[in-house]
Amino acid sequence: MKKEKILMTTLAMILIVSLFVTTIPAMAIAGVAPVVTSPSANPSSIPADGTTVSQLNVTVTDDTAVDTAKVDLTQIGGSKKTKYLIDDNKYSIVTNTTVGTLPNTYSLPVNATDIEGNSNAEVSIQLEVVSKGDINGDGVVNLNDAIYLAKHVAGWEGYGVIYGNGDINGNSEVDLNDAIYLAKHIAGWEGYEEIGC
Ligand SMILES: [Ca+2]
Ligand SMILES: [Ca+2]
Ligand SMILES: [Ca+2]
Repeated sequence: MKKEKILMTTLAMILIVSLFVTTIPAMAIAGVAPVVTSPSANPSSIPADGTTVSQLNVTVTDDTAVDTAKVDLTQIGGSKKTKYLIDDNKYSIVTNTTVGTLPNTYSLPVNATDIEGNSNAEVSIQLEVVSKGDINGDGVVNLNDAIYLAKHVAGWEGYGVIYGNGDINGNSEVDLNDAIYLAKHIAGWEGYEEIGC
């Protein structure tokens, strides 16, 4: 009698285990989230001027089919936008940054879903935002930036790093003329309205 009980219990356990063994692979297949690779931004750095754009790219594949691929642009003043399929598994969207976005390297989260409702939100696209003329990187453009740039050009200690592009007059060189140009721009001189990024 006791032996019979043990046998029955063993059989029951084998049955349960075998049920799991056949069920688990089916569950695993249904639960495979999209694979997100190759996040990139081209160009990888743009000024916060509201007009310059960068193309954000990502590759999304899935064992069944990709449903949506979205990138969250709220950090740079945008919305949670759906990306467009451009080539096989490549998704892409073009974005600018709103004026006033603080200089920073932003990690823009990507959320990809498949037709079964699985999602992958582990990948983000890196985009560096620089402010036109914000040489010291404090988020505002004022005379301190012109002074900072002058000290940078003169090789002062502690001024080795500049934020954004120091080529204010856009002649492909960073020198004292750029600091002077920036000072004139800030002071509102005529002919100095436009500055490089
Ligand atoms: Ca899937
Ligand atoms: Ca500044
Ligand atoms: Ca220059």
